[in-house]
Amino acid sequence: MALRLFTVLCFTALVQLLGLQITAEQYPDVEIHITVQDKISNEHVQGNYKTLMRPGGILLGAMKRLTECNQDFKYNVTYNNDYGYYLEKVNGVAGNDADHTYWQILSNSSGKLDPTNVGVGCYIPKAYETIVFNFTKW
Ligand code: B12
Ligand SMILES: *[C@@H]1O[C@H](CO)[C@@H](O)[C@H](O)[C@H]1NC(C)=O
Ligand SMILES: *[C@@H]1O[C@H](CO)[C@@H](O)[C@H](O)[C@H]1NC(C)=O
Ligand SMILES: *[C@@H]1O[C@H](CO)[C@@H](O)[C@H](O)[C@H]1NC(C)=O
Repeated sequence: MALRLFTVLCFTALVQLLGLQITAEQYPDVEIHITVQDKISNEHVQGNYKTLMRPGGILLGAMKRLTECNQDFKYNVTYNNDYGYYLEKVNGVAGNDADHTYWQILSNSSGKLDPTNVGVGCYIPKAYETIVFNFTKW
């Protein structure tokens, strides 16, 4: 904690010493795409969205921002002590254990669509990446 504060103070001092100005333009928001795909519930909730996030930010942050400017996109997460946030519900459709359904999270960062190896609270998308929430069965 103290070390962290010290580091922050040193960084601030250095920035002032060099007369540097850190502006939002130097660290612009990053655009990503979110696609909602559902071929198995009776609701068939689909959607293609664009959203902005801070560089290096988490997917969940991009999702939160998306809800703030797009009323069509909705989601709910639950917190798991071991793995962070679990994506329970998207656009009104929830996964459930009885039907073995869940929202799979896929990304095209490798050039093809692959499931992410972490959840929405840990995953860090890159600029222009496409994230797919696909309602599916296990
Ligand atoms: C079975 C399983 C699932 C099943 C759970 C079915 C069920 N309800 O029983 C399903 C298929 C739903 C699943 C989904 C996902 N999973 Co999974 N899953 C597992 C697995 C193989 C075993 C979990 C288990 O049953 N343990 C036994 C019980 C007794 O322990 P438990 O801790 O209570 O188990 C619960 C949690 O693990 C939870 N869970 C399962 N996966 C995930 C993922 C996240 C992000 C969260 C928050 C919770 C969670 O569901 C279990 C049952 O309630 C583990 C790997 C492992 N060897 O442990 C991966 C694992 C937990 N899953 C993982 C991931 C990444 C996912 C997905 C994000 C994959 C994706 N890209 O879509 C999704 C979740 C998407 C979402 N909607 O948020 C990672 C989590 C890593 C991390 N730090 O985030 C693990 C560790 C696998 C890995 N990559 O190494 N998963
Ligand atoms: C789902 O999230 C919304 C906000 O996005 C919240 O208003 C609602 O209460 C949540 N529902 C559940 C069941 O957690
Ligand atoms: C992912 O898809 C987007 C279009 O939505 C594309 O611009 C981008 O290049 C793709 N990424 C990779 C690594 O293929
Ligand atoms: C999405 O889920 C559907 C239904 O389970 C499945 O047929 C399809 O292959 C999945 N798409 C991807 C990209 O995994």
